[in-house]
Amino acid sequence: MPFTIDTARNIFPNTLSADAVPATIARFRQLSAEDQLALIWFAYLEMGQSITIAAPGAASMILAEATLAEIKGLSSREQTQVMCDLANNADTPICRAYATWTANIKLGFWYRLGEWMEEGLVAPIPEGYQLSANAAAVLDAIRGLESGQQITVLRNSVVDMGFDVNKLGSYKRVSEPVVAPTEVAKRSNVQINGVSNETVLSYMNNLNANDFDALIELFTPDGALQPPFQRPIVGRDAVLQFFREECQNLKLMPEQGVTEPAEEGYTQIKVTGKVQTPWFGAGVGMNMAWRFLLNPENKIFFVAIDLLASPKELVNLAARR
Ligand code: 45D
Repeated sequence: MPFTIDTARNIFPNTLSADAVPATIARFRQLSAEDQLALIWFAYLEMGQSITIAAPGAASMILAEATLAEIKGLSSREQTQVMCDLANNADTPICRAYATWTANIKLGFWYRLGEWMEEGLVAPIPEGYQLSANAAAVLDAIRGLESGQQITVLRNSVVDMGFDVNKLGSYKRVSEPVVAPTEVAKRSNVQINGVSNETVLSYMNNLNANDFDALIELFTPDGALQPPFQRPIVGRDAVLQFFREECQNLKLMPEQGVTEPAEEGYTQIKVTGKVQTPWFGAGVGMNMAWRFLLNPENKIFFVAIDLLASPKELVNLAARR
């Protein structure tokens, strides 16, 4: 086999991803819990002026409902403590429950808490709260990002909260029910300038149709998918679980790409374009790249999905440094 997952990660090495996102998150994680909560609150309010967030689906709310009800019943001081515990990754029953939720449930939970904070049902960020100098600098850094990077910072900060899943031992993951795939007659077909490879086109079309069973068939048994800023997810079972838990109702809008032969009959294909999340719909188009490595049977051995550093990267289709 000419490629390993590790060597595959280096295809199209001059792809510039949005390093500002992990850099900003790392600075954010250094702040006190109070500063973290206030900073997200301010960032969220500011972003809300230009982009609208969709209300979460009923399912994700139901799954967080018991915890939300518990928090609503606490005193204001206890509510603040719960939120600080989440930011501090503390070991509490609520932080343990939170750790078992998929990203969308965590986001739905905070969406509701934010509403309740606004309505005065949950302890708000104190009037006139002064961010530390470091926190103010991080908020400024977030202001300077493009909207796709801003929502990624926000999402990642929420995903990182709660007790560390790796310390949970055995647990049952709480995820939303899987939606039915779009009827075949109602599916859209993408067109990609410079790419006619059937596997790549089917990847986009199946993901857009929430047809995860057809989608996973495109991968080799040991195939891998690397989401933005994450390690590769390896093997069909793990990738399928990821699709079901994290990838419903995405809208992939690939625009252009390049197809290149690689070693021993493999093919490497880079595609760039926009992706929309159901949370923000057409309000936020993220600049993305997909870097595919296909085996000689035209199955996906590896695909990396990158959030790009800037719109300029959409036209960077060079295969080599
Ligand atoms: O702490 O091809 C308060 C893959 C203050 C799959 C708050 C993909 C206190 C394969 C405001 C209340 C998935 C990889 C908090 C493609 C406080 C594939 C609340 C890519 C926390 C293309 C904050 C998909 C709130 C991508 C409510 C790139 C924040 C998807 C809410 C990207 C933030 C999706 C939300 C993104 C952020 C979604 C809802 C970045 C959502 C972001």
